[in-house]
Amino acid sequence: MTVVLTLAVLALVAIAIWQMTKIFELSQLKADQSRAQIANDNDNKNNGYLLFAFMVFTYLITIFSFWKYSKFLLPDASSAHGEEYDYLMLVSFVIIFIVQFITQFLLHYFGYKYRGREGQKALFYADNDRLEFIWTIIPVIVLAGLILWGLYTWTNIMDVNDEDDPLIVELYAQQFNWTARYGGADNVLGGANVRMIDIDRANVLGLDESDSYAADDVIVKELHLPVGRKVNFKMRSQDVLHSAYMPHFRAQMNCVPGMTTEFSFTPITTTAEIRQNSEVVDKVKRTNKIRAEKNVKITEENRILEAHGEPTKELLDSWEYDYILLCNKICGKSHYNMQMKIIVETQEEYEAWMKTQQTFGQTMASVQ
Ligand SMILES: [Cu+2]
Repeated sequence: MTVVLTLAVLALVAIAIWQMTKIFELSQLKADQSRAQIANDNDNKNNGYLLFAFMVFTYLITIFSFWKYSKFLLPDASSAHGEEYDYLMLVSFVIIFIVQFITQFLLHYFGYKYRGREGQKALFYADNDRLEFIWTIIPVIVLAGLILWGLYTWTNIMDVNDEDDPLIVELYAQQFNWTARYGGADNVLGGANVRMIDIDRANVLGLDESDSYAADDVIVKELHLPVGRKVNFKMRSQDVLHSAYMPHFRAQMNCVPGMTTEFSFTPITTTAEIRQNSEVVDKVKRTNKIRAEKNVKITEENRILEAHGEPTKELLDSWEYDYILLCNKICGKSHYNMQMKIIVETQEEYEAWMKTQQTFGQTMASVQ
């Protein structure tokens, strides 16, 4: 790939130098000598056709990209607000696509229609109030509509409140991992501050041990959420700016050192259900096919390595689809791998899992 890019750069530089010398030569020629270098009607016509060809190329590559790469998009939203969010995005895309299609056509068509012709002078056309009114008012109405709808959707999504008894979960970001904390039986998070972090005593989130709300808090490395229950997330960061990104739930919020940020959503599809989604099934099949092909190669390599008495490589596991929390701010060298698995399950499964977890109080008692 680097070789191809280098060659492309070299070729472009060569063309640029060639064109520059041509311009220089032209500027040196006398008027009658340079006549042969000026574009004639035929040249202009050919350039007009090339314009059309370029337009067809842009249309085709757009259609091709939709057809070929749509499978890489996320599956249906797994949160209650996600459907509205996706619909807003879809409508915006459709409008942009239609406008792009029409304006590109007009641009290329008029480029061709008014190509240079021998003896023809361009028309000087100062202004036309009606035309200007039309091309101002239509974008104003469409954009105002989209923006108002967007603002309304945004306000709805960002309205973090305590109605409907939400589950309170803290997402704690640090270079380069996530930790989640539940409020415990009382569903209230105990006070915490980075200054109270005590690694020796396993108080990794800096919980206030004197706060009675902290004792029953549950700290975990895998986020479990009961389906259908609203979750209010409280985000904290220990070191730099991170961003809690949960793409399947159409959720993202910055984690800022020194303050608590919030986001709220209701998961509506369990992990078991999303694995049945036909797009997800296809994606898993494709990925595991690639892994199986790689494993064939690794096995062959291992045979040679074994024969030489060298350590062998590990085979790739088959992949299962999971929801995921990612960091979406470039926060350092291992940013790319800053993630946590999210499991959405039934209320019963969630409760059974929660029972197996230790509370903060229990962990503190065990280290004392
Ligand atoms: Cu990060």
